[in-house]
Amino acid sequence: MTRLALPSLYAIVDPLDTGRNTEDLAVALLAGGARLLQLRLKDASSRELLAAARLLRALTARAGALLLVNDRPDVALAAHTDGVHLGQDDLPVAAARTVLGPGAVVGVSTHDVAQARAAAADGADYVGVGPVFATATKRGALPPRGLELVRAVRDVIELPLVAIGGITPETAVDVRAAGADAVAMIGALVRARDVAATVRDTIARLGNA
Ligand code: 3NM
Repeated sequence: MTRLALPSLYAIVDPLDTGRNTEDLAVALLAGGARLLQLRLKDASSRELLAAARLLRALTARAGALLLVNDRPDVALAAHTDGVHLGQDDLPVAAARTVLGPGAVVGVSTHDVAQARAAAADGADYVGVGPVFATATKRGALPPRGLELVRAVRDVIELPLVAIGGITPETAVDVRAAGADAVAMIGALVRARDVAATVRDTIARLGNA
């Protein structure tokens, strides 16, 4: 299997409590240069999520960007996205592949070395690891594990690693230096005054890392 090539910025489209519109956020993220979006709408109905996924599919296709859906292989399939991102309580990788077919990208959230090893053994295309820093974004997030977690998982996992949790444009370079292939961000992007400029800044920093 070929190793998935991930852009250095993994931008998560989740308006949180900003009142911002999902489509507007996606447009701004893409305008800033993001080439991988994950759609994450924890409180949306299935129909709302599907409608948003279809909108973002059109936008990402035009931009040549990947689109993944958080938690929901069925929605990922129905909206013709590139794949899905699974949490520890979501469908296992094999079941997601049964839904999506062999060509889909399947990533898994992990929070320690054992979970990361298990995700790799299950056939994930990439492994998410976090929380690196403290985050108020995720309900019930575990205590932050620092760059040490990234280094520990990097030591045992060859798959692409996506680090998450409290990452900002300022800390992104350190996270990559610790071994992450990509940095995932929600709050630092969707709460930014100028979303596109923040994406541009982050990518510029990572490009120079
Ligand atoms: N997953 P922010 S931390 C969605 O540790 C998510 O698996 C995490 O948001 C994990 O960039 C997290 O605003 C929240 O901190 C990331």
